[in-house]
Parts: sequence; structure tokens; C-alpha cells
Amino acid sequence: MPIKKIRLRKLNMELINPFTTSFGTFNDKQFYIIEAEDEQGHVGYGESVAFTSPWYNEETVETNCHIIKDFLIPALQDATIKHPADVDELFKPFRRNLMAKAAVEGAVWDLFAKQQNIPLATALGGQAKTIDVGVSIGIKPSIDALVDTVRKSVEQGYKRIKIKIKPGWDIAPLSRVREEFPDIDMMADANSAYTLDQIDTLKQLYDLNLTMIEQPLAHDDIIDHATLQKVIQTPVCLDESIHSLEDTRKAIELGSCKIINIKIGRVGGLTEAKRIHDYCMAKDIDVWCGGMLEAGVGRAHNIALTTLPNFTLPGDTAASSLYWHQDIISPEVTVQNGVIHVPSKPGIGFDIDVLALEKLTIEQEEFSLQA
Ligand code: OSB
Ligand code: MG
Repeated sequence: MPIKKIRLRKLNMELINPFTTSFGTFNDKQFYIIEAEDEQGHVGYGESVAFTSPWYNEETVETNCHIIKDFLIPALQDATIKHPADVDELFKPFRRNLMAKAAVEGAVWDLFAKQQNIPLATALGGQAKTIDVGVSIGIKPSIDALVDTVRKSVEQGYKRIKIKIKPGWDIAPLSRVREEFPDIDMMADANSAYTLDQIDTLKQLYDLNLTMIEQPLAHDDIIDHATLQKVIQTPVCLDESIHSLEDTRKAIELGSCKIINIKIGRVGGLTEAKRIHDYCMAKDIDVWCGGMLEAGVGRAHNIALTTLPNFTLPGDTAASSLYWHQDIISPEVTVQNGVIHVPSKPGIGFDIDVLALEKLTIEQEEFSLQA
């Protein structure tokens, strides 16, 4: 699958509402869009999910730029790519930098599907025509503000409500939400804010009937999570700790979690994401697709991945309009009754809103891959 050139665009997009997690607040997002173009004029799009600060993991927008320009594109210039999985293999000598790799590999997956004239979901082996989605609600200034946001999300039909927690913002806000909404599918995400010293707080979550607690302990831990899962009845879901199929195997063998959140960027791309999905399916471990406050291209990739059969739990890929004044795809992602209809057009299935893309681009650079 010959690739003629790669274009890197840096974008800046303002979030409609600030989003607060246990590690910090996001007001806007800078990220790279990768375009992979062939001789026929097909263009595949990828989006890097790293943030400007290394809070969630070690990568940043700037490290993405360095790794993509100085290592990943030169590797592509020297290689012959027959299938997107070859890109995954080609990038293996470079340690980590999984979000940088995923952005480039994602553009090649979209290009591949467009060359084959099939939806990306189909190229990945996905069959679902609709996917169920939930929403992730950040830490709010007051419990009343949280309850208001949950109410709006429930009215909009989201299938599952995820609430960000941290020490001091956990049992009280969650209990209030549970009182107001006794029957909703509710879970909490701690983004690594606790240690085993706070096991008593984590045990109390059981009474709140949570579907799961996401990444309560350290970002690089699977041992303490196994200790925790032995003594709490709430299922533990791992996010930050899982970077690969190997991490997944070890976490499942140790009993560190009962559920895995798969994020394409965190695991280095769609090829590895699918491997993790397949392994979890064989082991009877449910998975769902996490979010990283993506713009439309990243959102479209998440939707395609979620069509695989073991994505049995609602993901975080909510409607574009919850995040952005204007998204970079057309139509933008919409959610009806907690469901997204998977697009049937080739590749990511959404057109790029070229005017929006140009308007939001703050830097761009082009690299040719063939003489
Ligand atoms: O842990 O899933 C997370 C946002 C930024 C960084 C990490 C996470 C999140 C979310 C929001 O929970 C997911 C989304 O709505 O895109
Ligand atoms: Mg998370």
C-alpha cells in the first residue's frame, strides 16, 4: 500500500467546558493530526491523544512531534508497507512513545481501509452497526453541579455515567448521585489517586453499586491492584497500567482487574488494541473503549474499534458537541438514546471538515515518502 506523503498538522481546540481529573484541569487541547496520502489521492487520518503536560502518562504534544518527525517518519521512508500491522512491527525498535506511534499507525489504517473501499470497522473485523456509549464527568466545584451534570447526561440517554473521583471527592458526591439516580449504570475513575492505605474508602464504594472502579492505584502498578481486587467486591478496571497485550496478560493472570479499558493511543495503535481485545475475549474479560478528549478523527477511530464483539460495556466516546464548539469532521459524532450509528462510508466513515481543519491548524509540515 504505497504512501506518497505524510502531513503533520498541529491543532489547537478550546473545550466547551473545562474538564478536571484527579491530576489536573484541561481547558483546551493541542494535538497532532497525521495525514497519510497515496498516489490516487486517498488520505488517511490519525490523531494523537497526548496532552500538553505529562500528567496522564509521560508523553506530550512536543514529545509526539519529536518522535514522529525524527524516528517514525524516517522509518516509514525506508520501509515497504503492505498492511497497517507492518507499521506496528516497524515501530517496535523504538521504545514506548505509544501515542505517537498510534497516531501514525491510525492514519495508515484509515488509508488502508479507503484503498480497499471498506469502512475502518470492517477492516478491523468489527460487525456492530451501533455502539453503546456512556459519558465521563469531571470533578465539579460542588456536589450540586455534579448532580446537574449527571441529570443532563441521563436525560440525553447516555448508557453509563462515569464520575471522576479523588481523595476528598469520592464517597460524598457518589452517594448523593446514587440517592438521586438509584438505577443508573454508574462507575468511578480515580486516575491513580489512591494507595492501599486508603483501602477503607475503596471498600465503601461497594454500597454504591458501581459497575467498576477505574484505575484506583498507581499508574504503573498491577501488584497492588491485585491485592485490592482480592478484598473489594467492586470490579477493578485498569486504564493507565495497560500499554500492551503483555501488560494485559500479566494483569489478568495476577487478578489485578476484571475489566480493561482499551485506549488506542495508550497501547500504541489499533493493531495492538485489537490483539488486547481478542485476548480479553478469549479470557472472558469485558472491555470498553476509553476516551482522551479526542477531536473527531480520534473519536471516529474509537467508534470503529468499538464495533469488535467483546466491547460489551459502554465506552467514553460521547457526542462531539459535549466537547467542541466545532469539530473537524462532518457530520460530527452524535448520540441518540446512548447509541452511535456506525458510519458505513470507507475508512473512518466521516468526512473531514476541511475549513474547520484549516482554521484550527496552528502549524503544519509535509514529508514525502517516495522519490
Ligand atoms: O482516565 O479516562 C481517563 C480524560 C483525560 C484523561 C484521562 C481520562 C479522561 C476521561 C475522559 O475520562 C474521556 C473522554 O470523555 O474523552
Ligand atoms: Mg481513566
